[in-house]
Amino acid sequence: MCVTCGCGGDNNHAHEHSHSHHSGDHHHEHTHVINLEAEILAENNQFAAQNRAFFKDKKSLALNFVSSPGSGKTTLLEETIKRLSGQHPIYVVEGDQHTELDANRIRSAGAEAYQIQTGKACHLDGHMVGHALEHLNIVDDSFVFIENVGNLICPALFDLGEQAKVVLISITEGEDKPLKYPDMFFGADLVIITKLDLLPYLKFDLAACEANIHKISPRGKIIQLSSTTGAGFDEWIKWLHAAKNYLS
Ligand SMILES: Nc1nc2c(ncn2[C@@H]2O[C@H](COP(=O)(O)OP(=O)(O)OP(=O)(O)O)[C@@H](O)[C@H]2O)c(=O)[nH]1
Ligand SMILES: [Mg+2]
Repeated sequence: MCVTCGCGGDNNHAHEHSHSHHSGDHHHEHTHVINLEAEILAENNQFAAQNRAFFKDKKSLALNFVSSPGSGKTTLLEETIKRLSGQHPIYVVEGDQHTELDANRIRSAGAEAYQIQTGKACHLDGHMVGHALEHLNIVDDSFVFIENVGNLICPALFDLGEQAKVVLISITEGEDKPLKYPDMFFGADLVIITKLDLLPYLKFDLAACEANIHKISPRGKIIQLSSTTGAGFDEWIKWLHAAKNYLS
């Protein structure tokens, strides 16, 4: 888990605490770390609840996009912004360890974006997203897309206050990923299988991938698409409008 591996910026004290207090007593160290982990997640849930109340107040739909690095999150958002422009305002919160690259891509595609640089942390949390929202002048009836740090493990733990979680898996990653990273796929409201245009070049078993997703997430809906060809986008845009109607 993220907190115990010590990769979370502010959360690094989890390790220091556990070692300084009870050095030599492994059981105590363990208990201490687990307590800290629970505290950190409880604190996160409070920030997430504030964000959720903010989205509700703004009658807006917030989605948390998660995947491995490079599965096509930013490309999907660029193509989505082009298709939704003129309908609802769109705001994007970008999360990466370093750089403003993805926020700049979003701005070029035509939406307002705020980039969070997480530094040593490998996920967004509710507190970071709350601050990002202060920098965006979000009006009523908007879409708020939050692109998480590319990582299939740690972001699964942190509620950001979104109404739905969208997990991307590109077909170059292999059909076994839902089984290997079940926490992420278990929490998915929608799984998007991306880069479908590459299917002829790969030994990728689409049916097996869908079966693996359903094993972990029986209620999760699946959409297949390609941001390169535009295949599957009608279904995706339809899902977005339905989610906006039901969830915001
Ligand atoms: N062939 C093909 N390539 C794609 C598609 N979508 C994205 N790509 C390519 O995949 C690479 C990564 O895409 P990004 O959109 O940057 O991926 P990401 O998930 O935002 O990456 P991180 O933010 O770094 O985690 C880029 O070279 C894209 O052009 C697609 O549908 N088909
Ligand atoms: Mg990206």
